[in-house]
Amino acid sequence: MTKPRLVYFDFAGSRGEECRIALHLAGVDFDDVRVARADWPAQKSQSPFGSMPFLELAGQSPLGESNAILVYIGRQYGLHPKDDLQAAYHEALMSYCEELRHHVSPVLRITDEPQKRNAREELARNYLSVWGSNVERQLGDHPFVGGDKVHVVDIKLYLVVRWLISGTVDHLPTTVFDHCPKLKRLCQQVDEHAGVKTWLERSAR
Ligand SMILES: N[C@@H](CCC(=O)N[C@@H](CS)C(=O)NCC(=O)O)C(=O)O
Repeated sequence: MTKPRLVYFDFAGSRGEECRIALHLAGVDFDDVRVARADWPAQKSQSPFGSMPFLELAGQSPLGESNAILVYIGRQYGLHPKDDLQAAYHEALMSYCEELRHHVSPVLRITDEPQKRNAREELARNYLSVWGSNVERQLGDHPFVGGDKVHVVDIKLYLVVRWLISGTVDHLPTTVFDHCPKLKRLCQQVDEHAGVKTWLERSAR
């Protein structure tokens, strides 16, 4: 193995896609390894923490946990602040994105229709509304978290927000973050970023 290998489901979203976008923006020539859902149970025990994504680098143990992968790529390729305190602010937002995913996932697994509707509407009204407001307070007047330049934290925020306002999650209104204009602008800027665009065009192939 010479090229780095990023291993994730064959799905253009969530934790794997944010790592793929980061590698693409970094200009890394990597193997985009896509595991079929049916093949995952047999491979799970070979991953560092029983989950994906993970990043394989020649001669090294595989690296798990999306935030660790993003911070590693960010540090190596100038997509994460060099200043320790600024880096910690970015990492706090990245952890908060993971908190959101852990909060939202159990709600999305509810199958009983009335319960599902209630839980998702309640999620939008309370947790997601507060989550958005908390992130909004951390953002300044620049296009991205760290100013005019995109960092891995922006990619992570973009993937989370894009998913939740996509209209593909039943009973979650696409307006759920409309009270967060800075967050929405940031996501728009990431969406329009030339490097991100080339990746999205490629991954939609
Ligand atoms: N905290 C981990 C969570 C990883 C995670 O839960 N990944 C999901 C896909 S997004 C997964 O591997 N699910 C299959 C499984 O847990 O068996 C991270 O940030 O990478």
